[in-house]
Formats: sequence, structure tokens, C-alpha cells
Amino acid sequence: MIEQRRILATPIPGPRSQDLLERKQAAVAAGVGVGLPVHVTDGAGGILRDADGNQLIDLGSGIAVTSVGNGNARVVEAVTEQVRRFTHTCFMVTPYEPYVGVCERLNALTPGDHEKRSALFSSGAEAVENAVKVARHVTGRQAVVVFEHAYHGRTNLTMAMTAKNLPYKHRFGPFAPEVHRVPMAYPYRWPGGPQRCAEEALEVVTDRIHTLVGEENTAAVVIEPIQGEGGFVVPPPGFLPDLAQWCREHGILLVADEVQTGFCRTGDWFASDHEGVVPDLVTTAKGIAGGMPLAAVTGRADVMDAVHAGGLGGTYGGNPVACAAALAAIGSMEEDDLAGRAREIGAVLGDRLTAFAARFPQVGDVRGRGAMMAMELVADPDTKQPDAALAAAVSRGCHERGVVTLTCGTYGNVFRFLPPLSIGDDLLHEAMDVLEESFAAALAGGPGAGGS
Ligand code: PLZ
Repeated sequence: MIEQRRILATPIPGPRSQDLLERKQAAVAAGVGVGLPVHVTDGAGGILRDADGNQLIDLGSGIAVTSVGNGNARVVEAVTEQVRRFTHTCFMVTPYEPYVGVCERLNALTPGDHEKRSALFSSGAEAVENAVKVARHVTGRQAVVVFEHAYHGRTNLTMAMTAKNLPYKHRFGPFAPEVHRVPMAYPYRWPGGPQRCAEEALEVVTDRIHTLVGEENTAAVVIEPIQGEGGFVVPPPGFLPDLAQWCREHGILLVADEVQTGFCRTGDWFASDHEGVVPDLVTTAKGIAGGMPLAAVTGRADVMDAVHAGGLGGTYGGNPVACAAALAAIGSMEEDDLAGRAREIGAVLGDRLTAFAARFPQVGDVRGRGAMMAMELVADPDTKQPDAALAAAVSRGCHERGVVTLTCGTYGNVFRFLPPLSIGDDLLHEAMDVLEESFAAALAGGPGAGGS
């Protein structure tokens, strides 16, 4: 295990990373961007080590993937053992036990105690696509409703479902039809204020679906119970349960996209659990398998089983090595109570971010749940004008000081925190100290270094 310590051996990126960056530019398509160009050689706990011997504190988990930590002993052992036995047969050709085991775990752990079935895939976007396939098939309806600020992937259908143009959709159209977007219950930016957000948003959403789409044409409403890429938008209490109820009344399937929020990230197994929401279908990926590519759709048995044999699948879906990793990762989440750990991380981050908000008026909002926390940066707390330049400057400052940070949001002004649940409190506090220093430096730098 790498020593759990931040080390700045060279400026970041160091010379070896810069060499690799040159090779990257010559070999890798420019469209594949990188946020922090250090070339990682090792990772464990809350630390990533790079080719120059720098050790960075990881507040990103590879976008909420390595929740159990890089180098998690159970995952390493399970993957090694599975690789020794066999790496692939294609489940659709000759099945194997780990796939079935993962589906059993998913059926038991996802919200609701009704009978469920699962199907496995390789990426979050693929899971979302398949949830839509199932919903259309079983309802015989075509329309899919998604939300402002949503992110669901980069394939053609999921690009249509994703809200933001740059970088995800720009000049990649035409997009898939029958995807309809409605306003998101976004308390901080709700015109009538956060108190009225839940009720008014539900009214707007259901009215739009009724008048512009028609309930009887709508197969599914797809929602991230806490939005990820779009800015860690947490809908106000009541919104999700009421939306679920309304969908039920109209025979519309509620699909919870838990790709980013799932598997203990928000302090419970799934973000839907916090308000007792039981979606018809749940999509998962990312944290499920400790970094191995695995994704799933889990849902009501009658819905999932409606699709004819052969209608769902893919060569690599539910790869045995990824399944072995998932079983080990889920075991680790249970045994080490990582949901509890996520709540502790949320308490530490929440306290520190609230203190930042008191010190820096540019912190317009602090929100999130568990180890999925964010602060939204604005040029002026009254106008709430987004300040993406400040977010970028603070993030750069953190990178230079050896902390891996991520931003997000439709306006690029949200600073998000997704540490591995294996990180220690000392590293978490150190990263927050670095953040505070970077924040102050960005503000002192004046125009160009931050601010707007
Ligand atoms: N649904 C809610 O967060 C992936 C995207 C990173 P894939 N989010 C990270 C990027 O810029 O490509 C995501 C998500 C939600 C679906 C997806 C898509 O998951 O595994 O990236 O396909």
C-alpha cells in the first residue's frame, strides 16, 4: 500500500508526465481531453502516485468509480483469481456464476423488496440505453422525459438525453428523437426560491409532460436522484417521491440513473433510498466494480422479463473479471460499512465547505450528500452569476498543490468532491486546507487568475 501522504517531488506536471503528455498528443485523438495531465503509475486508499514520484490526494475517484479505493485488497484478490481461471466466454454463449451472483446482489440491494431482474453491460451509457429499450418495449410507448442539467452518457441516444452542448454534443447531431426535456428541481436557482421548488417543479414537470408529450405516449421519466455532471443538483425533499407517485398513476416507468450516486456514494446504497423512492428501473455502473468496467439495469421482474430472449446483451456485458471485482467491491462495502464512511466524509466536507462559504462570498451554495458534495461558485451571491473562471482557477491551484479535484455543472462553476471512501480524515482535511489556500490565491490573483 502506498504511503497515505501527499508528496510534491517536482512541479506538477513533472518532466516524465510532460514527456508522456507529448506522446499522448502525438498518439491520442485530441477529442479525448485530460483534466490534470499527470501520468499515474500507482494508486491506493486516497492517494495517486505519478511517474515523477508525486503523490496526489484523490478527491475524484476517477469520477466516482474507485469508491472502495484503488488497490482494495478484496478486489485485487478476486480479480487475480478470476483472471487465472478464465477471462471471457460471453455470457450469452456460455454463462458463468459471477454474472448471476452480481444480479442477485443487485436485485437484493436496489430499492424496493419486490421481485427483480438485472442485466449487465459495460458502461453507464449502455445501461441507460438498455433501460430505455426495456421501458419502450414493455410500455409500447416511445417518448422519454429527461431533465435540464441531466447527464446520461455520450452514445447517440444518451447524448440526446444529456443536457449540455459543450463538450458533449457540439456538432455531433442529429440526436435520437423522442427525448423531451423538462425543468429540474434545482433549489438554489429555482425562480420561486428553494421553499417552493419541490411543489412548483412537480407542477411544471407534469404540466409539460401532459401538454407537450402526453402521458400515454411517455415510456419513461429518467432522472439522476442527485445530478452528477450537471452540477450535483439535489432535488428538494418530496420532489422525487411525488414524481414517482405521479409516474405510477400514469403507467410511466421511473428510471433512476444511479450511475454516479449508487453504491454507498451518498451514504446509503442508493440515492433513491434517502427518500424511500422505489424506481421501476435503476441503472448502475462506476462504483459497482472497484474500477473494472461494469454496468447494470435492475428492475421489476415483470418489466425486465417482458423483453424477448436475445433482446438484451453485448459481447462484454457482465465480463467475468468485472463481475468478480463487483462481488468483492460489494462485499467490501458491506463489511467495512462504506455507506457509514460516506456519511462521515460528508460530515467532514460539509463542515469545511460551510466554513468556506462563511469566509468566501463567492461560495453561493454548498450541497450534496455523503461523499458526493459540491460548492457552487458565483461572481456575486445576489445575482448568482456563475463564475466558471474562478472554479477553474481554484481547481488549477489544487492541482499544482497535489490535490486531484473536479469541477462540473452546466455553467462549469461547480466544484465537486468525490473522494474514495477509503480516504482517511487526515488526507481529507489536508485537501481542504489546500483548497482553502488555492481559493485565497485565486482571488488574490485578480482577473485572469479567477473572478470574472
Ligand atoms: N449516467 C449519471 O454520471 C457518467 C462522464 C464523464 P459511462 N459520468 C461521467 C465523461 O465526461 O464522459 C455517467 C453518469 C450518469 C450515465 C453516465 C455514463 O456512464 O460509464 O461514462 O458511459
